[in-house]
Amino acid sequence: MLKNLKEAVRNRDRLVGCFVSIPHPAAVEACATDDVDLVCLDAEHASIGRETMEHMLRAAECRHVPALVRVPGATSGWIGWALDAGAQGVVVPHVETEDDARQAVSAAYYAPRGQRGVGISRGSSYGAQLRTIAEHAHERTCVVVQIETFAGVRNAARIASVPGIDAVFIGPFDLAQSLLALPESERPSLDEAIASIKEACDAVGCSVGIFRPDDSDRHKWSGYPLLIVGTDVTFLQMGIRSSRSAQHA
Ligand code: 3PY
Ligand code: MG
Repeated sequence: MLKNLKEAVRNRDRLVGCFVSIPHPAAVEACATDDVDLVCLDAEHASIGRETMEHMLRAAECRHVPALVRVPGATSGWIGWALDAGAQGVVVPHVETEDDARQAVSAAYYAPRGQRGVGISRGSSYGAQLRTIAEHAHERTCVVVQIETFAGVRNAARIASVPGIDAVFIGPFDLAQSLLALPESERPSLDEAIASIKEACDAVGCSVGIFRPDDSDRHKWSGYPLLIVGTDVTFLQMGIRSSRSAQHA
């Protein structure tokens, strides 16, 4: 297991993980193999509730694979829940401004860096190590913000410069959708928008990652240290498709 995911993210170590969206610990156990550096539980788009998330985090620990939780938004509720349940960090979607990034940081870190609530939870060993954990949490809590709108692209350097942000993660699906709202004459291509986020992150020394639905173009993303490739459900579908086409060959 990576000793400290946050450190690896900040060092821009090459990390490859996958999303888990089936709300069951077995899905985590199946995905958390030696082939991944991390798993990311998707509480934004999948039906992962709070209690199930905690069991899924236990499963990741049993497999010695660090787990992030993609929360539904930058509100303190979900960010605190995920960290209290034992996640090593959060991925916060739809961050468009410096203020959004600051809100995520504030929810993720204890004072004086933020305003995370202190309480007895799984993440604090049920209170047995509350003081020590609260004191050192900022050394381990990994805060990743997603840029996936055109507003986010424009503010990328400011977002990536917010203290406490460990990496920017690009969401190409949402970004492609957001670009459609621009008049055609002013619309950058998806590749241009992605490249401009990366450039902004590189310029301020912030790590950067991207989601890829599958592995087919991995060479294209070699400059992106944090890759999340695929989701448990898409792997199932790919497996079914390839077994069906083998049967019909
Ligand atoms: C996106 O592509 O919008 C994502 O959030 C990827 O997970
Ligand atoms: Mg998205």
